[in-house]
Amino acid sequence: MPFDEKIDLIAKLKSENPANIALQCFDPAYFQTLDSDGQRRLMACLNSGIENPDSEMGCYACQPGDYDDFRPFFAKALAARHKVPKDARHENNWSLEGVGELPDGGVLDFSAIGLPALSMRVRVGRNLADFSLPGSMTRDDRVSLEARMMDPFGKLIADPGFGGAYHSLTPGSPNEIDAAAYQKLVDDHIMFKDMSNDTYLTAAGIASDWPYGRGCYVSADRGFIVWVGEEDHLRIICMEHGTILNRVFDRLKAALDMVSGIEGLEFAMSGDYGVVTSCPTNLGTAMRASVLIQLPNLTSDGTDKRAKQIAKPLGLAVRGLGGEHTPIGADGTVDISPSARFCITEAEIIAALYKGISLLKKEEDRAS
Ligand code: DAR
Repeated sequence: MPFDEKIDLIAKLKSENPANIALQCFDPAYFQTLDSDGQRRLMACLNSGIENPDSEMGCYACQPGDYDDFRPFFAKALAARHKVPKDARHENNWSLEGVGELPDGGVLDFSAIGLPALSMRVRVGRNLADFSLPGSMTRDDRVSLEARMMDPFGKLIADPGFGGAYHSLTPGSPNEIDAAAYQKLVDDHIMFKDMSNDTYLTAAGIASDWPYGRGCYVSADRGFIVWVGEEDHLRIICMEHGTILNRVFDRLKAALDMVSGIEGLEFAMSGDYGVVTSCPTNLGTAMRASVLIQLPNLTSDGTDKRAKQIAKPLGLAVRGLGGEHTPIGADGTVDISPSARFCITEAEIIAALYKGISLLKKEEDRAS
């Protein structure tokens, strides 16, 4: 479709879909100031939101430099999504030093607020600086990126603190697993689902060439996982069933430092926007910290409606057991995580999760 027709289509969809941030922030006058390559790149970022007008964000970056190169558009979109000023700058910080209202010693212990052991999970997204982002990768790019990760994974496998193995979906890969083994990893919440069923990721180009260049590293204790080729080049995940939230946070940071220190592995970063991610909703920290918690009283009607009403003012998102757009547990178990990713530090996110769960538990107890 020629760009002038796309611009007309965006105008039409904009009037019909006020919640689609990308459509609302697109400015034809700015678009016309771009050269042909710039117009092609920026329109590629909006493709998902045009093909899926019901999108909330409605765009994905396709090149590491997109946020900086198309600042007039992305600054508006980021401000709308993250409720920050258009000139907001992000700072990354994993230190709990100086984070307010923490328990003594900064130990985020759920048992201290009357909770049992919970499934705790912290993940960050990372993209390698010398590749296009997933929305614009070729099949060869995806296979090359996966190959680039074999050395870091080899170091993790050789490390007694990690061990484990890498499982590839790439046909012909020396680490290729069969469909049954893949499905078992998905059922165990270790590996990500087939992305080609996601209309948003498909329209964004992120799900292209499935399953080439996709796989996951899993540590021997299954508490440390690295997805390759999902929505970002890498999703680096720490999980543990326990009560001390610091443990998963600290293990993730230690592993990230180890991987970051590997020669030739540079992550895409922006001076103003922090960690560069495909989706603007993840920009900055690219961190989602979550726990699975039973809220039988707040979900007594079998839905997460009441839980979302309580959680949202607390800055918390409620998801189902399988993550975004999945059902809650039959026993009322839900996935709770702070909504903020951008213009908040990693330490503040983990503290917000602990404080948010504490407040949510009080509301659950009150609802009994
Ligand atoms: N459907 C997309 C999702 C945005 C946030 N979720 C991510 N990145 N997994 C939208 O624009 O609404």
